[in-house]
Amino acid sequence: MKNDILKRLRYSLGKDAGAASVQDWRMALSLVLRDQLVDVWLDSARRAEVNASKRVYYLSMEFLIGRLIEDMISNLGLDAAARDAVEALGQDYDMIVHDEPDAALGNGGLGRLAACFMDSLATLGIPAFGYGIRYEHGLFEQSFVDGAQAESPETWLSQRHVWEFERPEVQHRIGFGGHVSRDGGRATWHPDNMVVATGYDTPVVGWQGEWGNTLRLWSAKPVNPFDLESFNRGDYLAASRSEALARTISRVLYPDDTTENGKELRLKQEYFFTAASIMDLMCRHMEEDGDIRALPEHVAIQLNDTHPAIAGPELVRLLVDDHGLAMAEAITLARRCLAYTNHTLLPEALERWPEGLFARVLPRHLEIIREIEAAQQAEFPGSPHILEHGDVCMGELAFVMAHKVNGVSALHTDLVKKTVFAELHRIHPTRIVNQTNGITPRRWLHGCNPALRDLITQQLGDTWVSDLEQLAALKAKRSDTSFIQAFQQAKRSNKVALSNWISETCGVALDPDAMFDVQIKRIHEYKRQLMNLLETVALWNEMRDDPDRDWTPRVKIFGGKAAPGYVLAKQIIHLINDVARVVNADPATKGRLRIVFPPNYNVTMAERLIPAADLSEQISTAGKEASGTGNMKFALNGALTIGTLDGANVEIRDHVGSENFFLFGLTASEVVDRRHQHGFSRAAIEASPRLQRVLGQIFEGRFSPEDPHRHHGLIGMLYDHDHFLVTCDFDSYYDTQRRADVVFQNSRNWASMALMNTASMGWFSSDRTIQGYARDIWQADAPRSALERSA
Ligand code: Z2T
Repeated sequence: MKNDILKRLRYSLGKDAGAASVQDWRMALSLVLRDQLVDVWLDSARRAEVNASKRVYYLSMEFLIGRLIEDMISNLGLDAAARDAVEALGQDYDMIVHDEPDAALGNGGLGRLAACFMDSLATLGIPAFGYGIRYEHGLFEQSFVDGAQAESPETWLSQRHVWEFERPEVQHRIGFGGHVSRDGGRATWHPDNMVVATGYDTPVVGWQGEWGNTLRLWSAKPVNPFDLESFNRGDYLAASRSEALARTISRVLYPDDTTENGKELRLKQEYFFTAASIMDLMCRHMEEDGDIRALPEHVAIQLNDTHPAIAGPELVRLLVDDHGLAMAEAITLARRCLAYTNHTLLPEALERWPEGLFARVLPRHLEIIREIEAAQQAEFPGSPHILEHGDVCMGELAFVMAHKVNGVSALHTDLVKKTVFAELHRIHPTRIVNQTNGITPRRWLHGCNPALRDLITQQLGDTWVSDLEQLAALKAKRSDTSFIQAFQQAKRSNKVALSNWISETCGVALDPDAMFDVQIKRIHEYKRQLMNLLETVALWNEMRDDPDRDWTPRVKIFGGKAAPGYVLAKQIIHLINDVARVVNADPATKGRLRIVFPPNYNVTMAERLIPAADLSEQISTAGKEASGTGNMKFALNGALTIGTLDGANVEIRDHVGSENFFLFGLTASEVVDRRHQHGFSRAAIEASPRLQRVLGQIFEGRFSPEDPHRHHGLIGMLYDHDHFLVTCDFDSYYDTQRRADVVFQNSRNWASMALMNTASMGWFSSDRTIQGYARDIWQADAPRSALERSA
């Protein structure tokens, strides 16, 4: 391997060992690893083709994959070999591995789920493609300027993305705008604008390198590089206008998670990558099979939320306009290929496009949507409308064009049936199914937590990595003193490592024996980072009032980005930083309370924080968090959860046992009732002197003396339109936190509860989730049969 690295350095990167930088060494190592992936990857593709396997196509606007190098190394089983080779070359292995920038092509849970699914599909040997956009700039980078969030463009491609293969030969022309002509009933779309989608392939090889799938991301290029005529005339700007226009499409990821912004460019992005993906899979099918009517036997298309919902009309367009099928048959055929995952009930996230905009950008698709709507109404009179109030409703479109629709946790699926799609569910009672989210144990335990991983492997061997339910065997160790001590030791070493990193990056010293209480996720009102902060201030007050009490020392760790246009979320960030500054400078609570908010939370930071957490904050207003996946990562790594009965928390609690979970707060149905009570938030505030005091301090500028009015907006909101019931759940949350304090004092008992969490989380592997999709939705099997396995 050492020689391979030197060879790559010299002949692929053109560098001399003496002149090589960390980045050069990292790329040389990565290229060596990539070489080793290629055989299994190409072999998998060939086997899928020979067996005419059904392929899964996962269409997603976001793939939040993070760093790849450690995945590649450990999936190939080269951990020791890579380290030895790099060290023999006199280089610092950890520095090299940590040099890779995160591929941040996603906002949060939805994009990270897509990345976990790719890992599980490959590990299970299910032939699959992930299709998305190769954004030139991923999610913005966050910094704090005087406590306020500032954004700057992310530039992951400023260095070469070593894992990908550019496929200049994989090109599809994507049209926009124009008009539709008709010839004897046959329609033809004449777009007036064209861009080319070029594919870039990243191999995704599963655990132990037995199977490899492809993540194919599309980049937009101009049809003609530049206009020669304008150039010769000397009009250089006009000469490159079409290029600028095309490249804009794959330029940047929209930074909104659960809010839609309705921008024309976003619709173009959605159509761009969806159309390229559909054309791509259709070409593959026609080459391999040739019978268009056999498409559903070979193709399962999963729509990751409504962002690729235009896949329905696009597929119908190709079937009718290019292949000559009748409209009704085309709709049925398309539906048999398509399934849709819903990721949120928040009304502000539901995509709706003005018909006028649609007519301008996708005129033929609008006609087809009208036909889909007419067919639906003819078969089911009074069915909810796809076209409503002059908008195209993408949720209804996705539902009607899918043979299965799934929610992402049991509670969420139940609410999908009862709320957003109640009427459609009545009409199609077997269409909605549940597939509770999961996480890949390769990254979220084996990769990010070597201390715990080694302890588990010592105990169980290493087959748990692809069969996570084996962790249940650890339950027998819950009263085993020496094992519990080893478990505690693993956690403590992770806390020490995190403390060192925090002290370097934030300049705050932490006590590794304090309780590390972590809330990391996008900043959103419904996730209630504000309630966590109010509790922190209340705790600070109490510690100052009663300094002689035996307080459990706490470190409150926050991490997360706010959408740049989400004013209230940005105010919450500012308030957290303001409170942190005051509390961290207070000698009265020194060694007892610390608040840290490291900027630019991303996948790599999550991999640092999660293994070091004692307490996981999953405190959303019940009914609002569709599932959550961070909740699973923490519990798997031996943190206890303080949480509401929301999303997958419900199922996590069922698995780990209610005695190992800090539950508080209103239930989803109580939330709905409470909102109907007039003046509910003022009543809650009046009933809680503790909360009143905190709100008063913030209002008076205790934490922002230079600008005492800074947080008036937030406080006013809590009094008058506390939509997410921060005030109503505050007391219950505060009391539960104090209960956690007491439990934490008995560290052995805490560790035993934490162990029960790790041992009970096997079911939350994304391998289980993907097997559920394969069985209930895709009817797709792994070709890696029992036969091959035993051979
Ligand atoms: C997102 O991350 C989620 C939902 C969205 O709705 C959009 C984005 Cl970018 C359109 C999250 C949910 O909030 C979270 O509860 C869930 O666990 C995750 O998707 C994956 O399903």
